[in-house]
Amino acid sequence: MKPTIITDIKCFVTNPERHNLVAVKVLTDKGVYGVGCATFQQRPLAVKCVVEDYLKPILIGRDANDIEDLWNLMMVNSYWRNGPVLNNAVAGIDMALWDIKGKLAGMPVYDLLGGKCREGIALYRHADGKNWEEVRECIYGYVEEGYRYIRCHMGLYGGNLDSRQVLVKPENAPEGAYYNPRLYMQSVVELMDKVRTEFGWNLEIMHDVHERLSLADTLTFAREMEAFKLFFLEDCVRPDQGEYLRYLREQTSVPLAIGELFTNQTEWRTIIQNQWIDFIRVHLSDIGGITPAVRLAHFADVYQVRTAWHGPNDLSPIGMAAQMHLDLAMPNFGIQEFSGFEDAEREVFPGCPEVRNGYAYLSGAPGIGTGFDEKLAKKYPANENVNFGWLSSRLPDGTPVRP
Ligand code: GCO
Ligand code: MG
Repeated sequence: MKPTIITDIKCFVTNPERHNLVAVKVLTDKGVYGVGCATFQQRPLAVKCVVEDYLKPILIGRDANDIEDLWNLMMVNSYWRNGPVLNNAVAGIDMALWDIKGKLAGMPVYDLLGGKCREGIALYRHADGKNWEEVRECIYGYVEEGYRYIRCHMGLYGGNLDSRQVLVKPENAPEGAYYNPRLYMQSVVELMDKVRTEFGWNLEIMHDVHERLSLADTLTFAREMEAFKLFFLEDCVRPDQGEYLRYLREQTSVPLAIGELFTNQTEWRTIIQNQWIDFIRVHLSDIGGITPAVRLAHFADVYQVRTAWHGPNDLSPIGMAAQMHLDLAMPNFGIQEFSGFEDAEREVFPGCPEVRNGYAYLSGAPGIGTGFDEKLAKKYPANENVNFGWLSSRLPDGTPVRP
């Protein structure tokens, strides 16, 4: 193909309803432009700075067709590589380049990747509530909408229910999201029992430990979950404790999923090669975009590990659509986490994937198929005062732990 010269790159932070979302736009001399998701909601301005001050100058004048070459250039041009800020910045541009390629070819990204091997993308939703009645109502709501996979929680991560938990803090204990790991474990065992009793076995259920347990407790907990035949148990260990997955694998049959905090291939290579996990669920923009995700998905397929890309609500609809192209094209797709789209998000990101009866569908439009409206985004400026108090997790005695 004749060169498609990159003429400009812009990065936007917008907050249409839920979170600060970061979108990247790459413009070319052919009049075709692409969009990508670079959302790191906790550090959006750092990502914007890397895109506009560091990556844009090395990309202007280059050929947008050469995605692989440009990805490698972006990753090593700072010598020090990886990390969520750089990876998100690279991912925003990488997705935009795939969007451009698809638009020029007149093909959706899933066709560029080899074509689809399923028509719809099975989704799971999060059910949560302050008590069992609220969780039950939430699950019923999703079941009525047609969802068949539900992640079940009570009191968010760590089962943070002050009324139920005995939290005797020391004097002068600092602020924080306190929780009692033992009570959290027990409350989930009771919750899952209620879910199976109420909804039977026709529902696939999962749970996210969110790194909240000690290694010994996480093993006990995983074994307790066996009785409920989970679709998967997520983030039983911290990302830096990947070796411990081996002991979980040897001592429990619960399907294991991990990956949303991974930013480096050394974090996933060994656990996949040893088949210590069943689902790899990296956050596409946190590993650098579509280009590395394709490599990862094919690598995982060799070991019969399935994908469950991270789909929280702090992800833009462009990022959600990008991973859905992989979901359609990769043989080892497992499930897609989905957090819905709010009206304002649909407005700013026209062409969001459609959802019916628990499945997502892509329109087949060329490229990623979900756009970004720069002008409308201005209606929803970034929120500069987000309170990240929930990330200050503490044990009852005040010890800081991973959120
Ligand atoms: C998930 C995640 C998210 C993260 C969030 C952090 O499984 O969806 O754990 O809810 O906590 O993306 O910003
Ligand atoms: Mg998670």
